[in-house]
Amino acid sequence: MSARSSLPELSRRTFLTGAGAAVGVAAVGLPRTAAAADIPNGASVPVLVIGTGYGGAVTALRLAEAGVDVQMVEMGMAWDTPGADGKIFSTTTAPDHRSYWLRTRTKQPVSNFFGFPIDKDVPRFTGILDAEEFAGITVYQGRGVGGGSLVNGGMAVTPRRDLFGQVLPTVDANEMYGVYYPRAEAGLGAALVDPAWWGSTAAYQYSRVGKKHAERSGFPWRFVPTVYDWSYMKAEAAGTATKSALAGEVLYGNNAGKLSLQKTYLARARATGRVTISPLHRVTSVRPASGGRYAVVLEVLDTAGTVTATKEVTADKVFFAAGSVGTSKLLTKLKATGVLPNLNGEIGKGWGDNGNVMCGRANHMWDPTGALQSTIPTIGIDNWDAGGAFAEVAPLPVGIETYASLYLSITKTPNRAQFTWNPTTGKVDLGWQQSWKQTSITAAKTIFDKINSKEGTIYRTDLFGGYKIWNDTLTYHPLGGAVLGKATDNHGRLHGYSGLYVVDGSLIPGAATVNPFVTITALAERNIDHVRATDF
Ligand code: FAE
Repeated sequence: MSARSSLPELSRRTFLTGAGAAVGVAAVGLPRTAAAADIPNGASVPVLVIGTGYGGAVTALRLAEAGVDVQMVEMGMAWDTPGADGKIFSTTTAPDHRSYWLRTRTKQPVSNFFGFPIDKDVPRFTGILDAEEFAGITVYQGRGVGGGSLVNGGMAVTPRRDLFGQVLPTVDANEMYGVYYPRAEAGLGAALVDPAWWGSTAAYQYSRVGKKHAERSGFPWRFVPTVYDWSYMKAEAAGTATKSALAGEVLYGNNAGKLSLQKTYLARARATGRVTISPLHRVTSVRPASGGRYAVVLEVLDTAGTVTATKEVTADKVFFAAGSVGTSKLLTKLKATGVLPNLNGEIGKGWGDNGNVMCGRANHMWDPTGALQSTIPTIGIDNWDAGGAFAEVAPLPVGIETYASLYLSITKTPNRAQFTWNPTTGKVDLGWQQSWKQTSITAAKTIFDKINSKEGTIYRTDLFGGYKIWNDTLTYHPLGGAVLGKATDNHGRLHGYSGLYVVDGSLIPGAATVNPFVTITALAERNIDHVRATDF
């Protein structure tokens, strides 16, 4: 029997509040998401996946291919409906209500320009980028169907094989590099830029300057694959396609060109006819129910972030794919409040920032980085062996010549934080200390002090406010909190509960040596291969 045939009728309360919310949203001219895929209150499903990022998308596709019906729930919006300007997403230079998750002011990673603050007020809305603040660190995450793939830079980097043991020590590297990394790259549509085009297009002058400076200081650099459609970007440059990467779009979504999960794994998952996605549904609890099943509590949100209804559904199996922070927060709360008391003591531990630190360098007037900058980075500088840093040459796509080179460094750092339940606030805290970023700054300096010395240049102090050289208060790459082989077995099954799994970045113990989404995807491919064969 299909799981959907056992769905009870939509409750009257859910229907009324949902309809009212939709009318309210339409009245102020903001986009609304289709309610067609809403999961009814009281539904009973074989598999429920919490979150629609990389781990969730892989899991849903592979289970659906095996004939399993999958219900996905996502706290963010569907991002499938254009706003009043005809576009689904806003640009990086003109953020609006669509840009931030329930904030009334933007929190831009590069917060200043020539010393002037550039953050601005925006209407509170269930926007695409969450700048979630914990003590000492802001964790940026994507919100919506597609998770981080909606907002990220699309760099699809596989860790160096000799470093894999530092990333996932309990996983067979031969299997990962022989089977699962290639499978992940294929599933994501990762591809290298055409080096000849890269070498001549104005849009990558900033990258070529970054490469030249790395080479002149003796640092190895490499092209990295990305998940942008390169033929589309060439058409953008030629003026024959609507510009996206060449129009500053990335941080708040790309209206074209980017192969987000909506176009890859999730499109294939939907095409099976077995995967249903309910946006604006936030999971708040998962508890054991009769017959070895799980009861899952969902809050239905409107686009102002107000809870308009609460639903309870049951599932045979639940996959936590809410991202490192989302999954860790849920599991930490559920263990501490006695809802899932048998989870082990590793829950919430082993969280890291992938050693992220950002800086800019001021180039000479004869070394411009270009007014036109593609938002999709293409190269990384590798000083891991000598200095513990891998630096992505990042764009600063503001539309004018800035003479700045911007870098996001991924560094080797021993610091790991723990999520804990705070009964006073009823929230989950993260025990991070901002001073821990000093290790990352020291590692990044092994690259940029040398380049500055060689080029006779200096660091920019006008990008992050307060004359700061380093943006040491953020991460784009949260990892850990339910570490593989510790909180779970070696394939993501949570200890203490049969039928509960973790499938996202929380499995990776705090660092990936490079940008993480290919590793998250490949690990999810590996784990679901095993789980599908043994648990279904
Ligand atoms: P993720 O993609 O975050 O998906 C989790 C999903 O779960 C989200 O859609 C959430 O809204 C949803 N969710 C959370 N809590 C709940 C709940 N309670 N109920 C329902 N839904 C929930 O997780 N990585 C790279 O490899 N290359 C890059 O170039 C790159 N650039 C980045 C740039 C930016 C600005 C940012 C923010 C990240 C970047 N990343 C990059 C990181 C990458 O996007 C991230 O590691 C992955 O998205 C994490 O994948 P997960 O599947 O763990």
